Amino acid sequence: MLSIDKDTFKKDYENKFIKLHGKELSEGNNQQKYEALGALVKDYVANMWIETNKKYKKAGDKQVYYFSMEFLLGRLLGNCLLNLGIRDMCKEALSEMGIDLEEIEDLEQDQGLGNGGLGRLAACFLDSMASLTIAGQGCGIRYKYGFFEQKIVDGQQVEVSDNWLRGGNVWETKKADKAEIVKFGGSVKVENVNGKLSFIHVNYEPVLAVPYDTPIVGYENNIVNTLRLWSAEPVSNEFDFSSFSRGEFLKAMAYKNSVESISLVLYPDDSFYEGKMLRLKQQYFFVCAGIQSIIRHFKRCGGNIKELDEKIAIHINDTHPTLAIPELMRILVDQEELSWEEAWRITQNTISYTNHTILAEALEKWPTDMFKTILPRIYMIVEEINERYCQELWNKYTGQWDKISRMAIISDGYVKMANLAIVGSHSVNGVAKLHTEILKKREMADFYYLYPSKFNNKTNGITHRRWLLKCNPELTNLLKETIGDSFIRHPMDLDKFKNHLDDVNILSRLNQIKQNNKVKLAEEIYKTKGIKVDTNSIFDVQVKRIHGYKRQTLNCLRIMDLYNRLLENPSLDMVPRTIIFAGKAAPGYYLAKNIIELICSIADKVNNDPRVNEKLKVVMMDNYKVSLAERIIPAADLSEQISTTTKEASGTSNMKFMMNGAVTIATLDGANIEIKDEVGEDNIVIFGLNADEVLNFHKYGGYSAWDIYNNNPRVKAVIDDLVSGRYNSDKDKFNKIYANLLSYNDEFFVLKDFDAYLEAQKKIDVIYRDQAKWQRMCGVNIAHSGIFSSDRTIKEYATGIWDSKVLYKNL
Ligand code: 26V
Repeated sequence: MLSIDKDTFKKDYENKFIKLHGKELSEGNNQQKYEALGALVKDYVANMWIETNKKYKKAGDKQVYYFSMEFLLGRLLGNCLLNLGIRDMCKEALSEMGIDLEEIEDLEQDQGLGNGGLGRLAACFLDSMASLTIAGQGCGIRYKYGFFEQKIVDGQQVEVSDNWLRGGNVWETKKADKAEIVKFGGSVKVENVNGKLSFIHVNYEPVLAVPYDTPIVGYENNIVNTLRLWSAEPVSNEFDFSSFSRGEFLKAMAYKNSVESISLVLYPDDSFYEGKMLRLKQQYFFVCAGIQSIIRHFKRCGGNIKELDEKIAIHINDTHPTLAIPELMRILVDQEELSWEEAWRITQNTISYTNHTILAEALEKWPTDMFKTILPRIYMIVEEINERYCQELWNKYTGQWDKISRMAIISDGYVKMANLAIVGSHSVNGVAKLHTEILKKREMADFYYLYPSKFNNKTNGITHRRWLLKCNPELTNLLKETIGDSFIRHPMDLDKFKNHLDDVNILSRLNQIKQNNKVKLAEEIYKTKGIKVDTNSIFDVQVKRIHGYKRQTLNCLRIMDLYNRLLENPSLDMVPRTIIFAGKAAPGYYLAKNIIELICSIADKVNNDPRVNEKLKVVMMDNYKVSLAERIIPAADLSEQISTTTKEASGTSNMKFMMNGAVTIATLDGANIEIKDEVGEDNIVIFGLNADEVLNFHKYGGYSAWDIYNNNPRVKAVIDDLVSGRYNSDKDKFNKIYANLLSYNDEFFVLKDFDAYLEAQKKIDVIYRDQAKWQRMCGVNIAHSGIFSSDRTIKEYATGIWDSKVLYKNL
């Protein structure tokens, strides 16, 4: 914890402002005030950062490196202040200086270097590792442009580039002296030197990988870990300036552009793989730079390369960084001159892998020709790994060609990254119990049979510091008053709140806090969308990436049905609802874009129909991102977690909502199951197909969307409305959704679950009317959310996978 008093802080801040902007604080605008505060906080952190690194060096304990293509940090200032333990003091000091801290915090650009759940999980893990004093660093790419900004224009998504570095980034430090070279293309010369083969990479295109470090501050423990993001630059001395005079300007520029394109932009797809060359380059780029710098640091600290696996753990977040396996082999074999067998043992022991999806369309596989051309030496190594491994398979499964080709790393002209990740690592984990079971029993059954001990589950978590303390200060204060503050360090202590759930005073305060948060969100909705919402209605929220399997469509169809029923019967007995959506569609995912159009059209229709709009409002908020989630989630009454069972590996917003006292309506998918197990059936509303039913439909068929359409008049009515022109003058507008539901036989079982979903929504109304019961349910959800803190998850990774210790127990 940083010990600094208010007066010193005030002086430091004024000085910092003057130094940074060359004028007095009173002359500055809010943006400048933000920049000065960020820079001051970074100064405060600097010494702790240095001391942390010294401690890690001295202790010689295992270092964990979390490799991820995505880190979705959001804003840093508020959480830095919180973790340093000085947020309240700063707020007071600034307020005495006439500055509103929250206004200043709002000016920070979100660091949006991720698509969704996978990237946000990486960010929560960094926070937990630092807070648990685990020596854990992040390694990724410093994209010049993050995840695109979404604007909703005329009911459609418009993508705007996210130039997040435009105004500078106070948090990062460029470490030019720690740059690494990454080599692409060219060819490999094999030479026999004294009876030993040596592999020389020639005619390659060199790229300079320059690291930018961001401090990751632990919660009141003086620990500052590092997130190292790599940026691609041309190698200056390879850049032949005389080429300008020789008229080779274009060639020089082509090189510069080709290099800079590598870290230019984050791919905005999730769960849909396309074999894009640039993405393969991105993957190798950060993995190669990251591993070289780890080995360099390890050796500088006197490490013995043969003990690398005892001192270093490298975790790969999905298959995106799988090239860490052949890259580590390359360094150990080609540079450190270890035997293949020894290098392989070290590599397997060092690397561990998390799978985040079972969607077949997200599985990465690279065409061998592309792979070979871009990474000739790495390809040779993958071939060697594959040959040795297939030999093993052959010995075990002689003659079973189908099985061997299914399990091979290279087959049918592709390099299969999940297969490589499983074979080259010592641990493979899923992210929720059901997900891990599906991996073991179905998707990866062959591998589970071969390596049963590699497979394990690590149910996801969220950092309660951002998703409770920071985003919901009023609730945090209520909890502190009632159960003390031990839950901050030990989130499982949230369960003490159970003892207070019969206290009507506490419940009514809980309700008041929710109400306050709803009022704030309502103001924002009015300001940004011009829609007036009733804060006494149920705030019914579905915020996440827009995707077929997440079934925003199911939510839409029930709104369309509700609209029908309200028109039939204007005095329909229902609790008024404000149904809130937010989320981005991948730019090339036309079904998802069509879903956004449908949401917006429904909103337009319903919100402007005075016959219903007292009871029903629909809102699509623009540009869902971490900082917006921090405002929406504390204001939600109802959390919509309605994915097609088996498709959502875990989900993490489900955890954020429950921690903020929302009730969940859910299918038995991903971590929803574990949430149900924690809170009990009476404190969550479950509906829909179970996993076996879905898997059996997939396996044996027998599902007909047309049957449902023909036999269920309410389903028929809403489907017909999609193409009747009722919601949009263009009758063809929702053709994609219509086709998905009927022509393609409703691959996400929307129609199958329709009735059950309506029943479940009815149940929500009934419970909500019994306010005492509802409020108690909210309380139960909060009290049981501790297990979903990422501190629990990270402890499980540390002990179960990385064998790393919680270093300093000075907590
Ligand atoms: C896959 C791909 C495929 C190639 C194109 C780019 C790209 C980018 C990301 C991904 C990963 C998709 C997997 C993913 O995000 N899974 C989500 O992970 C969350 C954290 O474990 C989990 O809560 C969600 O259920 C799961 O969908």
